[in-house]
Amino acid sequence: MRRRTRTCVVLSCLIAATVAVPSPAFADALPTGARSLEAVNFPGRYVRHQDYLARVDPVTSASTAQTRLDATFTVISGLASPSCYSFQAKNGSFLRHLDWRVRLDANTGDARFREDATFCAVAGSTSGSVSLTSFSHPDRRIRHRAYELWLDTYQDTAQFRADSSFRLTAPWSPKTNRGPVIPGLYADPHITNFNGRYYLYPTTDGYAGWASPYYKAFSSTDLVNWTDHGVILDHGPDVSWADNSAWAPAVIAKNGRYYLYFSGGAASGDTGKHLGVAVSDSPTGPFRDALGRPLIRAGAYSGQAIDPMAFTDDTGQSYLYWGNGAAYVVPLNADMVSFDPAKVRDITPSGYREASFVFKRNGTYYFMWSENDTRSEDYRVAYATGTSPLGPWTKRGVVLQKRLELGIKGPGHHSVVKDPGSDTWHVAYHRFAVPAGSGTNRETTVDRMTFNADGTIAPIVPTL
Ligand code: FUB
Repeated sequence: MRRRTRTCVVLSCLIAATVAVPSPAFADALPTGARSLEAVNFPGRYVRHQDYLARVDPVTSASTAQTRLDATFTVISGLASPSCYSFQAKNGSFLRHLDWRVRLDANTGDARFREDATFCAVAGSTSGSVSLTSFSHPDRRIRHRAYELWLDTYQDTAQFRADSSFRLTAPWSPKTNRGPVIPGLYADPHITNFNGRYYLYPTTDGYAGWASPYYKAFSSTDLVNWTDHGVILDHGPDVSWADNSAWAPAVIAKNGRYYLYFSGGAASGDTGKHLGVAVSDSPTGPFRDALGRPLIRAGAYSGQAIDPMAFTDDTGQSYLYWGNGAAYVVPLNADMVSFDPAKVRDITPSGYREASFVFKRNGTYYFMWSENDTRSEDYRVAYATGTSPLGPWTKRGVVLQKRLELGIKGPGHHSVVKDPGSDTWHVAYHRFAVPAGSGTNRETTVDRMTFNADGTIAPIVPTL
């Protein structure tokens, strides 16, 4: 059955201070990023994990580094719903309930885990505090009993309300890394700049089989502090021909509008991925399916119809690139939602897997792509240069790859942006989440990209 619910936008979901047994539809908004959670009725005791079990224990500045780490969580968009939240420990695992005990486990990506690791925020017992209801069991909340955390059925008593209320405080173990630039699991980031503001459009990750159904948009003026604009396209309600596999969006501005190219699969029957295009008057959506059908159907060309990217040359002509296993390019018609199939060109370079990205610098066209499998730590980025958006291309080699001494694995599916008015370039890419990530638990980060005097790209140094 197709989902018809529209996810709630941050701050539009604020609720009144008193709530009996709330449902996720009335979720409160929380700040994302690193936080600690203090019990309101035991000041000085914080949610922490010990031997995979969650408790509230005393934490002070004199506590060991490990205790402070164990009492620090990154609040992220909910693994099962962007209207709610998940809490990721510094070791990469998530708070979840199992047999009503709250504990810590690695994300398997299946629906059961994601639901059990998703909590919706409602007002707590004291001003500014929060209570966390279970996404999968909305009548139950996280509460402490004898300092252990349990998922208990809500009771309308002062004791229960206090035992299930927490204050989000500054993290006991502050973030020291530059990345990930957006908290949570996001992959295939498409970075761009519209009117002096940077935008990131990633795949939502953390789903087994990369099954996520929706896309979010983020924006920033400094590439460090990012605003979450919420869901901009959700296959369930918004795309009649796709339910899942919301992969690798790419957004381009043209004709005063914004075009989002994306891929998706249907829940039943047809297992291939189609490539579609959606349009909006705003870079942060909402986007609507422009055609009501795929722009490129699964099987129309060899390889999967995924990983689209659009590039507009100085002539004003736009081109669509896509591919997995084989790379294609075609000039787009002026409407940006159609092309002449007779003009499709296969431009597959050696080593090509997916994630084409094209840009131009000083008259040279750069065609970049990812090699190997996104589930491999050897996933990496290579590139070629050419004299036109269609090639011919000369392969120049690998420019971004793993850096195991820092625990950086599988860096790839990147995109590139230039600071307006300068020759400063940045590359956004995903890697296995650090630590304990995988090919379906990936995170998005940004590093510098520089050029040698001869125009070749210097090896990109991935940083934490
Ligand atoms: O995120 C889903 C898929 O994984 C993308 O389409 C590929 O590029 C790979 O990153």
